[in-house]
Amino acid sequence: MNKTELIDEIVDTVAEAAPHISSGLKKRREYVGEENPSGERQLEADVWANELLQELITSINGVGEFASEENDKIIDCGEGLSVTIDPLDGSSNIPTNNLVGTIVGVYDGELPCKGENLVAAFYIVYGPLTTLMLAKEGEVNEYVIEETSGDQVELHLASENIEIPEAYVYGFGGNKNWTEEFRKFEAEISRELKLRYGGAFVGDMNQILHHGGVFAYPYRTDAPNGKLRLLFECNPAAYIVETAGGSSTNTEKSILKVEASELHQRAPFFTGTEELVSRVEEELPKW
Ligand code: FDP
Repeated sequence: MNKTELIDEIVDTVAEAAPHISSGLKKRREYVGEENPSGERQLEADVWANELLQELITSINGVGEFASEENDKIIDCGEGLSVTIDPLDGSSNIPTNNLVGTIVGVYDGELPCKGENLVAAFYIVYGPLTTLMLAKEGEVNEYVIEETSGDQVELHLASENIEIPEAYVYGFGGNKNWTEEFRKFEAEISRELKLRYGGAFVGDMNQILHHGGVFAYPYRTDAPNGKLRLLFECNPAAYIVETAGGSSTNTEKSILKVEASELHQRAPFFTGTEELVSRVEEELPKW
């Protein structure tokens, strides 16, 4: 299998599991009393979706490394591409029945490595529709995943060759502990754009790709590196937005250029239309 076929196989494998994951959430809404490597409480659904995707992805011939936001360590599966997953992004939204998703990064490099090594990235949104936003080979396409008979799915192209539109919305997380400089920046943006923040990264990213604008989860006074994980969340999202003609930054440089030294490292994250991301770099103190 060449790299292109392998990427397709990874995408198809996760897409085929998506309807099952979506329907399996309703029975797994309790907290299990454990924490993930980032110190976040795990729901039964987090543990279940992680085990399911781990088994499926590590069985693909050509996947060399597998890492999950829910696991301490990288799993070595041999030679090949490295896959990162956030099996259930935004799972604290499950009890309130808001959006959740799955985020996948496909890196051509040994983990942890920079986002520049990504060769594909995608996320699935479990919402009113189950959708897949995929960036590879310089294009971003969105598909609706439809279950057919048995365990089969069909991917219906919903938005082709997405280019991030002119800015309309913004969504910024972590507001209880913003710095004074960031509050000032937010006040300025709030006069120009419409606020929409759902607290599920996949949903907040998806609206930026559809409506244009800026998403941020900045450094906080109590968390100097912010909340989002570089390898599992920031890099795949930045790769998708940059492929769609937008930008990303940690206030200093593209997220994809940030050195990755630890598997679960966090980074302040800003992404969206080029002009707004430039303003982040001009107006906020460097991280
Ligand atoms: P969650 O804690 O529900 O898993 O990184 C996880 C994440 O959600 C993201 O999906 C989301 O963008 C962010 O955390 C939400 O954080 P806040 O609750 O601080 O807004």
